[in-house]
Amino acid sequence: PDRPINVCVTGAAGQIAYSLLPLIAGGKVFGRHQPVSLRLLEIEAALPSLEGVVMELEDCAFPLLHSVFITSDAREAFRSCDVAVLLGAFPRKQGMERKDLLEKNAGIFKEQGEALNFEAAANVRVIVVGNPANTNAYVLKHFAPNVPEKNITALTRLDQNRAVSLVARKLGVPLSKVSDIYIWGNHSSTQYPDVLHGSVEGKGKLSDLLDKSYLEENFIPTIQKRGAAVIAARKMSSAMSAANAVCDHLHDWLLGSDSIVSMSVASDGSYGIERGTIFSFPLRCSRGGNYEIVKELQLDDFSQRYIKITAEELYAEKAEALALLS
Ligand code: NAX
Repeated sequence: PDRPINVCVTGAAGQIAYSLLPLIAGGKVFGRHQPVSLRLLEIEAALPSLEGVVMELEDCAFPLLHSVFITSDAREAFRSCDVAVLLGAFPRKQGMERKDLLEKNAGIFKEQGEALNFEAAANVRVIVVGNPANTNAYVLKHFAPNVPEKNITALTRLDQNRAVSLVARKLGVPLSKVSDIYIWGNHSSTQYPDVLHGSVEGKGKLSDLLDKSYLEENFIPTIQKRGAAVIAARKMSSAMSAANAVCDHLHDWLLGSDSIVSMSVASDGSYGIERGTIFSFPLRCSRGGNYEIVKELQLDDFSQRYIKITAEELYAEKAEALALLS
């Protein structure tokens, strides 16, 4: 492919972007032969800082980086964009209620949904990372009816990567031998990291290797609270690992993967999840940007209990977000 693809990144002066932009411009996300044009969106106040990021991108001398355009106007940013990576969001400030956070972000994602709807390429692929990611993606979808519903996703690959890594460390096995660990539901502390379909090559099923009391008391809460643990240690939220997960998500979605991977996508009613809810499911991705929700998994009572909790949280969030906008 010679034509550069237009990749829009919002929140481009932020910390995830600082780790992600070199992966995109360096060929790790879209492949070593795919040129990219970057369209970077920031709030006005962050444009001077973004200019510094652009200087650094220039100084990396990436052969695949065709051009860089910066703006604080969402409509300009999304013009003809093929892929939109939405990192920008309103951060949670001390003393802020959850409802205020939801409202601020619903406003941002409404505006960006409308801008995408008018400006983006017909088949634009979208990944929402800014929190609350699933509900932001839901709001975006609501205000972007021209964008195919299947093309709007949210990031839960970081949670999956965290879970795979923890299992490998717990069992003392190489990471590459661990497979089929999935994330269900919301990217929040109700998410359900599911190992019960997983296995370790040469050692057997994870359901035989890890008992349910370990899962319930240790493994599941550790993954659910991992983001908070990173903040407590670093005084900043996950950025390197988040950028790496965005890279994995986009790469597997657009170029295909042999493994089953977790992404938050609009439910088609699978596993009883309300249609349209942006919910993390295990997916099969084939080359060319197509995916299917894996349908045939058997869920025991243990899993169903966790999935119900995270689904209910999402139903409440999406209703609240839309109510705040009307
Ligand atoms: P930063 O605060 O470093 O950067 C966010 C940037 O977005 C800022 O530069 C800000 O000026 C910009 N911004 C704010 N409103 C904007 C708007 N309306 N349009 C364009 N830009 C706007 O945060 P960072 O650490 O980069 O994280 C970005 C988002 O990812 C946060 O919402 C964070 O909570 C979320 N995360 C989501 C994860 C996931 O797995 N889904 C994991 C990592 C991360 O915590």
